[in-house]
Amino acid sequence: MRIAFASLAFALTATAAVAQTCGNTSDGFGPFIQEMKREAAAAGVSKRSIAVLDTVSYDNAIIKRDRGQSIFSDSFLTFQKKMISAGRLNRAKSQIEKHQAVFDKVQKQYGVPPAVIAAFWALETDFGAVTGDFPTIQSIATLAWDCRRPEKFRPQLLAALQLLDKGDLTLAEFKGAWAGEIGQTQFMAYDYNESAVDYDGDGKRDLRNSVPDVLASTANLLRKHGWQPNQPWLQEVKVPVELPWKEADIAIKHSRSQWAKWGVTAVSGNPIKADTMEASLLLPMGRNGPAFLAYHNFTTSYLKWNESLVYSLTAAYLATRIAGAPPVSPGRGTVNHPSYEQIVELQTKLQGLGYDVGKLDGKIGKGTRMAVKDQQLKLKLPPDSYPSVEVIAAILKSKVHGHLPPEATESDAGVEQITDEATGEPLPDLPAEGPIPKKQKKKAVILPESADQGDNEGNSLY
Ligand SMILES: [Ca+2]
Repeated sequence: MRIAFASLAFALTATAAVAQTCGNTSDGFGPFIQEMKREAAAAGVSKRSIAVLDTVSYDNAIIKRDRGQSIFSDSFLTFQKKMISAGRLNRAKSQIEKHQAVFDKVQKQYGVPPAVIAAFWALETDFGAVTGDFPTIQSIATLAWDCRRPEKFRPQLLAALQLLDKGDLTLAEFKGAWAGEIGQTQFMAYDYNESAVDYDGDGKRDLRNSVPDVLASTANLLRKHGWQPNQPWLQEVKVPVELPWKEADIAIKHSRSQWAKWGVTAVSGNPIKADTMEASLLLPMGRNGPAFLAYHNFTTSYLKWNESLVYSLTAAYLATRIAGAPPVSPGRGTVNHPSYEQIVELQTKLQGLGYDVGKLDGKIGKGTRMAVKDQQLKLKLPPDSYPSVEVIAAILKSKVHGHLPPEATESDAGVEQITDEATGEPLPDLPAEGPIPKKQKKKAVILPESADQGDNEGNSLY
């Protein structure tokens, strides 16, 4: 499912005026719809499209799905196994053959290889076989009212009405996945509006039925997300037993020559190209599990498509498989991946230690990984950011409170913010001498608020 919302940053500013009310039941949904109608009118949406809002109702089934336990709690090895079968891999190859001329034209124009597009097409809808039958506007309206992440769905509601105005789809065709995604590669309304392409020249951008439109639109969106032609996206590698593990972080990049110096090799054991090209070392299951170099095209385009690292890694890995890479190596040893309940227990503990891990959602998101890395550093464990069952056991016993995220400690080393306990406001510099006034007290600086935000289906990064 296409459930990334990263591209909404611009749309959000347009709807800043929306009141921040929301509800966890249908109470208040009616007035909310009236408010959305006023907003749509102010944005220039036609009366005909606005009238569609009168036909939608609060949909409990959508909320129930949204609250459901996600497969994004799975480990990468489990998730990719569920998503990538031999049959699917073969279908991807035969779809590329079948539509070779379009794929070639798209690659020439947008620089995105067929394997990359085919992998998304496979994972999102099995090449158009399962695009979903949920009424899109009702789904989006329900999630826009729900308190879980209204800021992400409200702009989508307006975008959906604007899309309806454009006439690419009729109202009857406004159907898709439960969280509002439409078409064979599951575009949200905002991306459909902004990035869909009419590639077969029939005058309509038809992401439900036209394969040329689907392939070109997918490439166009990836290009807008920063895709660079003729560049790799992901490469499986082998890591040595010892490595400065804190460098293995999706937020940290080094040249391939640096990774080679640290003993990273191709999965075959042969040397990797030791040049200046930058990559992050991605260890989705920690230092004993599978290992990848993730290049610019991964850290930009893929993660903007879907912020869930386990999803994006699977899509990128599937693309390498379609392009001819061998099956992933499980790594050096058995990795004990935590259960959903264990991850929630970890997140609860981390929150108690003062970290912002976002929602206690049982998914190892960005905030959870950053907090785990900080705890690993403090507990003198290899800081690979991955909460194996053993690491969780150690953190559950930890009494060391949260501090600056690892990235920030380098530049702000030694600087502790002194704040007024009552207001949380920074206090002026202390006098050089003399006792610290009782009112002033050092406070732990917790991880940034945004750490685990930005998820959409609740599939936070990783
Ligand atoms: Ca078309």
